Amino acid sequence: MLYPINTKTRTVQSLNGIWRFKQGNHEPQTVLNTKEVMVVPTSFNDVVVDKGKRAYIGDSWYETDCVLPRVGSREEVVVRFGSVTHHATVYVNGVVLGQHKGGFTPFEFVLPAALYQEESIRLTVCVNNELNYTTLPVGNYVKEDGSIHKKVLENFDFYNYAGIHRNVHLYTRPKNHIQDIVITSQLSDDLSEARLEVKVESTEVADTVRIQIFDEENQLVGELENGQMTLKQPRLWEVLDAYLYTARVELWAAGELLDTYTEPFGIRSVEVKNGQFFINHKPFYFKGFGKHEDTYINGRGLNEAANLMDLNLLKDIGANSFRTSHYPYSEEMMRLADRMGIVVVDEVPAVGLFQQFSAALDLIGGGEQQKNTWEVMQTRAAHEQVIDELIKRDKNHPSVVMWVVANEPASHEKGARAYFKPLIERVRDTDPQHRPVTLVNIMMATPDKDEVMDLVDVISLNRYYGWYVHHGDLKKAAEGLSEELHQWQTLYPDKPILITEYGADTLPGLQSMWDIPYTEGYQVDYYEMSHRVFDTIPNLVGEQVWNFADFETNVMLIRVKGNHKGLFSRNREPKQVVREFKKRWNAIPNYHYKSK
Ligand code: BDP
Repeated sequence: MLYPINTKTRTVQSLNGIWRFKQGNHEPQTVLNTKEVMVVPTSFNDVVVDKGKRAYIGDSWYETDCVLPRVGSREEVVVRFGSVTHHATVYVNGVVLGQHKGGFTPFEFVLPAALYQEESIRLTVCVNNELNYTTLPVGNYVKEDGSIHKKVLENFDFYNYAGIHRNVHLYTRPKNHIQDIVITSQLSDDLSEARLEVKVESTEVADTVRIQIFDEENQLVGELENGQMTLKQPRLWEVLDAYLYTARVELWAAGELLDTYTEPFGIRSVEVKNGQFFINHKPFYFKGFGKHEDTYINGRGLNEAANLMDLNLLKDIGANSFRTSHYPYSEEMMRLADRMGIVVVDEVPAVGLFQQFSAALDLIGGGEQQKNTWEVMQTRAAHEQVIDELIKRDKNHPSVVMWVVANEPASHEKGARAYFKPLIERVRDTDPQHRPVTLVNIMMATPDKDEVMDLVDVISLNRYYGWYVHHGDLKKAAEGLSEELHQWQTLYPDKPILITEYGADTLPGLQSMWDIPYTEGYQVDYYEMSHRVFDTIPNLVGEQVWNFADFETNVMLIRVKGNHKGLFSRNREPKQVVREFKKRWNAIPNYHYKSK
């Protein structure tokens, strides 16, 4: 899906700002009768202040009046949402315009032409934050006291923030327009040539589709013929040394420019072979983080200053990558990663596919009986949809080097293989760049029990030896970690292993004479132990810490006002361990760390 930009044929206007707001019942045919307001974009939870409203589950209504731009007879007006979490129904003047399921991908609707003469329209959005066994992420949905009080028990470990989370735009475009642009490139063995292919989808067939490539100085480097061209001596998109070309696409008919759009892209290759992960034909080592979109006040709402600060901190500590745990991040973040040369492992919001997950974390609260995850989950349709939408949105980003099909599903339970095989194939079939696919494996799905890892290209592991296993005993933790990693290495000698999570909750300022969990000293020792083991595994191609920063969770016995596994606190102040990471990661090159 194309990102909204201004071009000679398109005009974008922002609808961000202060909207009318109300939680509960409302008839959208009438004006939203409320004194309350809400910021767009943001999560509503932390700004409402009132405890009941913060935790509210159900419908939240947002409304604004917007003035329509002047539209020519051959143009149309589109309303576009970067994301609404988790379900949106959009109304114009009280009439349903469309719906979207899923809280982390963009969607848009064309406004009916009958409205274009009107001075302004009333735009209403009903935002619903219920999660259940048909949605992604997965939540346990309960109604308490009849229908009065709804509740979602997250099947995951982050706060269920909700609202209009990303930008809202109104834009005009020609009725006959460019719908999508798909860019792929094939690098020669010696990297001296790139074969470019650009496919343009449009609403109607135009006489001419003109595709020109420009460099970063805006100099024309070539024009495609039949959607193809060879670029000699291309400047590659390199890790931490990004280079972005732009493809300018023009649709022409009868000597007239119908539509034009410019799409940035990078030239780089990605490949998995011999147990290594290659970028631009060199074996790459991932240094970085699992993250969250999570900041004070904004919650999960778009916070571009925080995004930039996070990536600056990421570079400063010597890292080169992050995973969009546990959902697609904003389009703005993806564009920033492209520009800064930061490698992204891109994840769909498939988290919580584990029947007893919250019960496992909440020792006395988890009421439900153990069942078989793959018998009770009804997430297939949602899963297919998020795969399609994510790849459609992110396919051209050079920063994206791999797709994650799920985080910590019950891949050791019967039925996992039948569930995942078609989804993994779907990712492969859908991605025009054929990037590697992975699934992030949970601790319980050990090599002897797991049913799915042979289906993916990279063995991604979340491991907590020294935290959830052998808590406080780093000697035993080292033995356990080493033993398990060697098992994976032996089982899949041709697949790279990526540690996608490892970490220890740490409260800044807490110190001890001894090696005691939650202290800053323990976090330092925990990572020192983990790295010592990682360095002995030949196929281990990277380490992504859990987490970049502390983040908000729901109230749980094992959470002290959120999850504190961050290397940085929630307000981005470094913990003691950051100094150690700087030393290690600055000494590890992006390429050729593990010699084979
Ligand atoms: C894993 C999850 C992650 C949690 C983390 C933890 O993937 O979302 O926050 O462990 O427990 O289970 O800290």
